[in-house]
Amino acid sequence: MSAVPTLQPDAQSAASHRDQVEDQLGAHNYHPLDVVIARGSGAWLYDVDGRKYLDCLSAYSAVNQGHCHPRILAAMTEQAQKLTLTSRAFRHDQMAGFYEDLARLTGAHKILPMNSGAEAVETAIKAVRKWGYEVRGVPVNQAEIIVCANNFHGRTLGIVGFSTDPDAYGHYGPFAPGFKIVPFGDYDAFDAAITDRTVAFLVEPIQGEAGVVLPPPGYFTRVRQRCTERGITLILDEIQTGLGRTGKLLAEEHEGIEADVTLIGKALSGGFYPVSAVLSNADVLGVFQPGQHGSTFGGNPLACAVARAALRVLTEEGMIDNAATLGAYFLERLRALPGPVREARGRGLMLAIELEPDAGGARLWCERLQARGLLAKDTHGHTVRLSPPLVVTRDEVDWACDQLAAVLSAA
Ligand code: IF1
Repeated sequence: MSAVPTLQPDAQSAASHRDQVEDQLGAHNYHPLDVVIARGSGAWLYDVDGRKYLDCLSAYSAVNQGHCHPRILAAMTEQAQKLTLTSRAFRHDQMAGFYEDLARLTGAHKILPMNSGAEAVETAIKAVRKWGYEVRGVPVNQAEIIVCANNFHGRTLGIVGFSTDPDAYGHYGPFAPGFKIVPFGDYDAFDAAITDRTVAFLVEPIQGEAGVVLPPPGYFTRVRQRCTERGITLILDEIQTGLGRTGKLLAEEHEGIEADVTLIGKALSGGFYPVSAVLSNADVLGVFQPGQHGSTFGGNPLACAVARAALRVLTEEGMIDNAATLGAYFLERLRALPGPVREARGRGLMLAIELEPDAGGARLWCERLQARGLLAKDTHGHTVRLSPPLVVTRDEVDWACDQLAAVLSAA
């Protein structure tokens, strides 16, 4: 690799130097809003010039507990001074407590800790295929997994192979076979896609990246029943919907069902550290034998200590109920907004407004909101996600709605 280009010391401000370095040295796989954050606390972010912003993205629901939560920081600091990583070649003293806390909270019978959400998804795909061959008796290498159009489950090659978003899969092929794509929310299409080789249905309870798309009432009840009837594992990807975001610990609770495999991540660490986990009944994760799956950092002592604090904070500080109460209030106010709002939708504090197609695109509106101190993210062209940390207050929700109304009424 040739020597890294040395950037001429820039006579201009640190800002333009920063811009130049990021532009020249950074891969351009993102198009962030032009705001440079330096500090976060609770639901608020502060840029390098001290301007404050209400965070209505929460790092895509990884910061449900609010930025830099002191109790999670304390747990991380304490553990980091003792032991951060052993690899799984040895045991460590944080593992059992992590398993117990998570099992007590979720009812999981088996837990496999990983790091990123995508790794949890990949782990689940490996587990259900292996389960299909070794427990269900599906012919080896013929397992099928049903997924939904407009899904988002991560960005690894295996996962984008069953994406329907050209930006996610374009020019990355060839891809792994064995996935069938059906429309989200269409029970008949799901049922019709089932064969004797179907081992799982992998689906988000609410499609986040697709623009906060909720399922039709009763959809998951029927899916759950059909999966049970046909011996298909229901994998719910709760990496974004889970851990309080929708006003319940897990979004499946709104549907009154239980997944066979549940995937969590993001807020499992409160935004301090990549921690994810695959939760299942004993059958599915029981297929792994020593040496058949793993990761260097998966389930490390620091991750376990941070996750235990993140879960404690989430459940002890009323954040889940706050998401339910303030989410309903926020949605009610969103539905009364003026201007080019086609629909306001969501559950708990996983909300979004879809703008009229001729409103100029959601990015433009996010830039206008940024100018008024509210940071939000557009998705799929015309939708603005609104997902503040679960510590947001009613006054902050009112303030956010005032900014939205001011921007939208000037349309
Ligand atoms: C980016 C999107 C959201 C997820 C669900 C698995 C994963 C994610 C339901 C993978 C991750 C992140 C990825 C992040 C932006 C964000 C995102 F816009 F990409 F699609 F939230 F909607 N399942 N979503 O939402 O977890 O491997 O990232 O830890 O790629 O920029 P991860």
